[in-house]
Amino acid sequence: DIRGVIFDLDGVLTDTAEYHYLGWQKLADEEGLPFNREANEELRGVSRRDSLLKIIANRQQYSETQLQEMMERKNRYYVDLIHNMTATDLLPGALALLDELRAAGIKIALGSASKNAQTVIEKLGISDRIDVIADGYSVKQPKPAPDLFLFAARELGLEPQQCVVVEDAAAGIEAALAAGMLAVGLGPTERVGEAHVVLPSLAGVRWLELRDKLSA
Ligand code: B16
Ligand code: MG
Repeated sequence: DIRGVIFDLDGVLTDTAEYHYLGWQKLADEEGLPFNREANEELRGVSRRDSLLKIIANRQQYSETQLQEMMERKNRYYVDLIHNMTATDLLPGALALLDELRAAGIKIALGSASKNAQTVIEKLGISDRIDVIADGYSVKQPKPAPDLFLFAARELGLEPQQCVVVEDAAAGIEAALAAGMLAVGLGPTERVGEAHVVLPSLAGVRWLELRDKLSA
């Protein structure tokens, strides 16, 4: 029986990917590192540190202090960019599904790699619709490790098998499956095809239909 749904944030409830991209692009330009939108696709759902390591490729060149400074700098750019986010930045279908789940007595958690997740859900105006927040501060091992989703399930008071994860990133689907949870992948099958159910987005998604697809 499904008792809880764990939502990823970026790419599922809202599209902060563009802001992450702009932040990394600015940093990469300042550092003279090659980077573009295509390279940014590789950073979907990836933690801040692992994103930076992918961008710099040759990490031997940088000290830990320099890595920390670059992560902080990118985050400053990102925080500036999300400053003006509002409820209009919710992706289509997200709010309706959250409300439908609540009405159906299903518990709701956020399972995001982001250390800015709390700020973003406040800006989106959905804090009161989320029972538990698992974010970039909750566990040590980032996705694709199952730790973040297991943390969310534990905080919800549920077993992993009672939880569904909604994710847009390959690393997130991998993490959900490793956690022993059901997975809904949003996006192209090349990216999220390992999920139990693949959908283009949350637009028009009804809980009872999704539940039937998951138990089929
Ligand atoms: P921060 P998600 C992820 O969010 C983003 O997709 C990824 O691009 C970002 O690097 C990561 O959060 C960490 O974010 O720098 O704010 O801690 O998809 O897990 O909600
Ligand atoms: Mg995501």
